[in-house]
Amino acid sequence: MKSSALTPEDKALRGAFESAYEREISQSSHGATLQAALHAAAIACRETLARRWAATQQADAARGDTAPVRRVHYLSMEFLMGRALSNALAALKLTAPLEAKLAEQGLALGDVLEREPDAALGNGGLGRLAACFLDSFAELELPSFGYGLRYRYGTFAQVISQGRQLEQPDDWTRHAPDWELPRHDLRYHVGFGGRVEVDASGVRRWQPAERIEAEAFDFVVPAHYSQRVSTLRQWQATAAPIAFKPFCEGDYTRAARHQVLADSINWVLYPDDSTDAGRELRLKQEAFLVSASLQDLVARHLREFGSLHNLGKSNAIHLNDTHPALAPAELMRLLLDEHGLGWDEAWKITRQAVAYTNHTLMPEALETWPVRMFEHLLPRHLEIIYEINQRFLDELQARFPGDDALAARVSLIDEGHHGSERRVRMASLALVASHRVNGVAALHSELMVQTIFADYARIWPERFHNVTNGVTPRRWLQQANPALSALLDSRIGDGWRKNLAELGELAPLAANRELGEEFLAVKHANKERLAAVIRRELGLNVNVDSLFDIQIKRIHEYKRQLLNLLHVISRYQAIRDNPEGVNGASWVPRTVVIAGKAASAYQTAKSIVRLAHDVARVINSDPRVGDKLKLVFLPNYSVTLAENIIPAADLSEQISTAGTEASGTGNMKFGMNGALTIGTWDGANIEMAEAMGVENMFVFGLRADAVAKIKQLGYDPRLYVEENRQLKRVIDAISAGVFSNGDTERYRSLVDSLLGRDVYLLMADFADYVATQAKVDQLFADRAAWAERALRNIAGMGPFSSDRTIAEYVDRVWSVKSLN
Ligand code: 26R
Repeated sequence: MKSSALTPEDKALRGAFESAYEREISQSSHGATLQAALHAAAIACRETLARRWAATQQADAARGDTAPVRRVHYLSMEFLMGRALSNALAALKLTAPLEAKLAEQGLALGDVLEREPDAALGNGGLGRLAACFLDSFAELELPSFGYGLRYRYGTFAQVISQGRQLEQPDDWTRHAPDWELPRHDLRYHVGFGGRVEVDASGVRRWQPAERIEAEAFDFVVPAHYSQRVSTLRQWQATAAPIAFKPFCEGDYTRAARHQVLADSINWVLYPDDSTDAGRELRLKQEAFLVSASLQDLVARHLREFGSLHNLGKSNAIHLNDTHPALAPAELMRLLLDEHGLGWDEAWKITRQAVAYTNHTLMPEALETWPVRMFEHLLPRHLEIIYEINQRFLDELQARFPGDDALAARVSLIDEGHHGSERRVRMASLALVASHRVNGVAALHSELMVQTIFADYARIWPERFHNVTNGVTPRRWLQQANPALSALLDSRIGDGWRKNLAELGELAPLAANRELGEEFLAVKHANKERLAAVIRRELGLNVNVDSLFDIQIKRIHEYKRQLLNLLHVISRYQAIRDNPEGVNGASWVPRTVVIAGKAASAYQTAKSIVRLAHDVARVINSDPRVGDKLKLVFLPNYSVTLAENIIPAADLSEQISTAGTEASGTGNMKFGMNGALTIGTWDGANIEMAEAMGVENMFVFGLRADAVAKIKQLGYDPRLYVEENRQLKRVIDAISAGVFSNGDTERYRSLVDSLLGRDVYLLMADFADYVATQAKVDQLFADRAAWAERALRNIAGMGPFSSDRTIAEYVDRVWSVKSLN
């Protein structure tokens, strides 16, 4: 699988780079800058990508309508792509030629790559999963389009000021190289508002008050081991021309009103769980994404087949959570109103095409929209939703006669008794319109049908499936960790890059001393790199021989960064009591690293960020502690930061309350980079433990069934605090202001909620967590034993490639056979 010497593509790239680079520096005022080299490299890659894109589309269009796999349209409000250049270079086998070319200019490739800003058009797991899927779509040669919005600002930039998170706009396009291929010929109109008119023959016609034009920009993602590419097509709203009359009258604000309305659609990606953040604009964004994407699909289908009757058999429309759940309503509208199909045929096609993945059980994340907002923005869609609902409830009545309570629970409309307004339930719409619904890990899929979707699972048991998440080994192992990749190649060959299951061949070698030593040397070098980042960002020196204990993810109560902090505080107190160690064993030095963003309106999460900084300040400046313990909060977590952090981890923290983390995907990235996991029996941790052998994971805490039971019986967190002196001391220290300069108010509500409801059972899991951390120390002290375990972890990670995930989607959801 290794690249050969100088291919025609190498030569083409060198030529393309040279002319682009000359043009860039002649236009730039600072001469031969890294920025110019970055732009030139992107332009050079883009030409090759554009060629491969055209070839891929041609091949897909030639498949005809007997293909066993449908063309996939993956609709997602988020794609968390990160950087693109190094991935493109590796995929196109152009890393070495570009490196040589840059050397001629006296530039280092690494410095050029560092200039590229992340495309952070996603909040967290759901968005990064979509990005991994695009990589696997290409690698598996799946005919596909990812569809998203071309946000002007991605997820906010996190700045820490006096220990507190501030949000700043992420103006990523300012320095982004020109990756995209603009498709100026692809434009669709998306309507909003207005009313529905009925003509003489009874045909309903929507007359929108406002029409916004959607323009396509393609972001091309190359396969590494074939010439195929996949496409992320992102929509940009383009302004209608200014209104001329108000302009002539000098009312520029009114003249430009359309412009602002259109622009605002692309302004910003909403933070996932902040409440009420410009709700109406968010609904508009969703409708815009859905309408432009489906119009594009229908136009392509008509081009290829000249008829719509087989649309559902040749196209899959996948809903990445409910955010694009308007899709069935919009497809129905297109088929009924624009193409004159009858209801039954249109509905059959829609049901064949649509499938839906749920990514969280958190009730507050289940989207609903006020009916009033629909009436105002999407009146025709509301009519269609009512009609879908009527037919659904009629069927239900026939199957479950008289069960009005069931009907009320599953209806697409929440009738909003007790004074609250009527709302459209987007999950219900997604469920009724889908032929397949899936969760993202085995436990999550089980809980999904037992809890939030229990009624629907009773109505349509055959629709519900599981497809466990995965991550792309190209970005997360091959590129993020070249040294470990080379070590793996030397022992098991390089086939794992395309077939991750081959990692299993490492298991028989895990106890090999020499391999263990080499693994530890690679880990050490990666830790040096991370230590340099920590020094640069925070001016803090950490001990590279200490255990790197890492938790990086969105800050959320259910993910329990606070439990991590409680352990850190408890360890701090113990070190101060006995600086030399306990029970004859000296302290195993630890560096605890936390990174992640809190949604801007999520006060509790922000308070946890602040506590992390307060605790870090106290511990890191305490001379009695030295390098036995350091706490590091790395600001502005991103895909790129993750790529630097994960290869350096010894320990991966996956400590959500059992039953709350749908899957997790960071857990997999850590595992394949040889970190051991301390985790709860939750999400994909469970499947990871089963794949590698549960004895190779540090599992602790209550399981999901026990969590449910304890809550049902009446959970009292205070009992745990009273019983556990260690825990009580930790809580008391926070309350007493030990970390807040004596301010006893700062964390009062955080502590009160722990002692009051403790919704996520931190108090119940604390003792086991701390005891399990002690086992981690013990093993870490035995270097050879640790290395063996780490290798067994890697060996077990074969199933967690997004290639396997996509193969399962193809088999269970997107193949034609799944329609039968
Ligand atoms: C509707 C809005 C409020 C909203 C809520 C929640 C928008 C976005 C989210 C983010 C959720 C759905 C998310 O990112 N879920 C994560 O999906 C990952 C990929 O499946 C999982 O690994 C992870 O466990 C889950 O939290």
